[in-house]
Amino acid sequence: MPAPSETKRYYITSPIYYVNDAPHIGHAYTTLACDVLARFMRLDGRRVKFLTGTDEHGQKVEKAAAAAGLAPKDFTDKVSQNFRDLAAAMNFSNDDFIRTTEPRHITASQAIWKAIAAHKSPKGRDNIYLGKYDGWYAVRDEAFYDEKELTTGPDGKKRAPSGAEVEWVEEPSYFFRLSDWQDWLLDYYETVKPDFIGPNTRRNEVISFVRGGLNDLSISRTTFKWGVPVPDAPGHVMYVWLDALTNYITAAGYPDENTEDFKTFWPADLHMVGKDIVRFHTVYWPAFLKAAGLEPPRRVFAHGWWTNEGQKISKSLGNVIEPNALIQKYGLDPVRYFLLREVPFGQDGDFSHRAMVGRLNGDLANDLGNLAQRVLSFVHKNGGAQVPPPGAFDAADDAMLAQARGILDAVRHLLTATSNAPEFHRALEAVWSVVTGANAYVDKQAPWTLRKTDPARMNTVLYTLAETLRCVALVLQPFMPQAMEKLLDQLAVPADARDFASLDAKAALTPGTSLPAPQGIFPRFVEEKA
Ligand code: ME8
Repeated sequence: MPAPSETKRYYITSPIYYVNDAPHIGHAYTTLACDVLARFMRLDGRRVKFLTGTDEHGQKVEKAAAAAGLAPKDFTDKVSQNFRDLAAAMNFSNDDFIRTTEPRHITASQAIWKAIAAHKSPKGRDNIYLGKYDGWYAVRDEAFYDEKELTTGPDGKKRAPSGAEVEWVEEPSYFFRLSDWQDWLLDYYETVKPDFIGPNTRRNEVISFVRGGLNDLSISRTTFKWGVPVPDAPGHVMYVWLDALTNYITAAGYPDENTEDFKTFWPADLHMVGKDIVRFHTVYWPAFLKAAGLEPPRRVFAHGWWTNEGQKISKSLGNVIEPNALIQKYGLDPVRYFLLREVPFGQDGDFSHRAMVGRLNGDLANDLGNLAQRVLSFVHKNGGAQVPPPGAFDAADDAMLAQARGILDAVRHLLTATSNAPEFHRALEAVWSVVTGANAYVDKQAPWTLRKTDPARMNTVLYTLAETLRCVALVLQPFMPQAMEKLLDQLAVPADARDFASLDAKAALTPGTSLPAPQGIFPRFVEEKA
């Protein structure tokens, strides 16, 4: 059993985004996944820290600033704000928003550098040494590549596996002795922390990459200036990924390891990332941390990528999906629901208008929205606008209530305890099995017929349905906070009875409580006529 203090905290991070580009659906997706977990854990009684932010250094950002005709600092101030606006538009509940240009982060980055330099590698050698980098670099990925990883396109240009163009770089550079960390890393993945990397497919890829051997990693650059200065090494700025990864500990108070925040929240419970940045998070980052005498995070989960109507999303194709446009068109909570329901989390997925409308009109408007509207309107008209007084529950009622009250355990398990967790799509499927059960129950019990034949029984059925809706709404809050707030308001659930402890039968709806007039929560999407 973990100690109580262990189970009561949860530190989740999203990647910090490069400010060379405007926010798009991919950025919204990763942070949404974090937001749902953060909200879930808060409702589940944990103390949560949820971090997102912007990654503002490096050659890519320096070039984007130059292209915009702005000094890097002015450029990053401007573009970083777009990511804060995205967080507000998506209703993200992040506790902190870090910018890597902040003084707290410069301090932390220089401190981790010094800590890495002060410790020896597992083979007893200096972790950092001065050398010269001769090799390939992709500015778009801010990554170094081996010749053997590259392909040559029909245009004769060499490209990284990501498709990014590479350039030949020769410059003096400090190196991190990553090659000495291979055995330690393999032992960490295989024995010490078998659930460090999810999903399993990514775990296997990382293990086979590390088994293939690791080269030392260039961790400073000398051919441009936009970065964190390397301590005591004029002309060197830190490799942007060493600086960027450090954001996760900056926000917990590093280099002061004695703060309440650091002691409570580090190591992080989960770094959520896209599949493109797995290597940085699962190979470099645990090695940097261990080399600095710090604990690695507990888990890194890599989700898949979205395409748009079957096509890769890219600026040059002009098919970038802007979160604000989606929110305006379909509504925020339907978009949040769709992104996590449509695609098995961890796999690639395709955004299409047809699929979005299918989920909105099917799962949301029909299955859940219509159920709530039918039950609440009926109670309003025929039950005196009050929570109906139930009589004795029969086996069907008991089964319905047991199913509703049991969803939390199923959802918690799928979000935290399976080897491919978090499995948002399966968690939502589990909630929808209750919604489907409630729709079958209402059809079978037919309260509209009971109104004439057996009003007392009608009240029991309506109570069972209202209580089922309460449980469903409580559990769905992390996914669709605004819509579920509306539904809970319509059930007159007090604000202090909306955490997961309130799923208990002891917090069930009180008969006789007045209910406000019901309103639809998920308007159907109607296609505009051409
Ligand atoms: O990599 N589908 O930042 P970045 C799904 N600054 N997710 C997508 C996506 C798509 N089509 N496109 C992007 C960086 N993403 C670094 C991170 S962390 C210490 C530093 C998401 O702005 C996905 O999560 O390039 C990916 O990992 C992230 O955006 C990359 O964002």
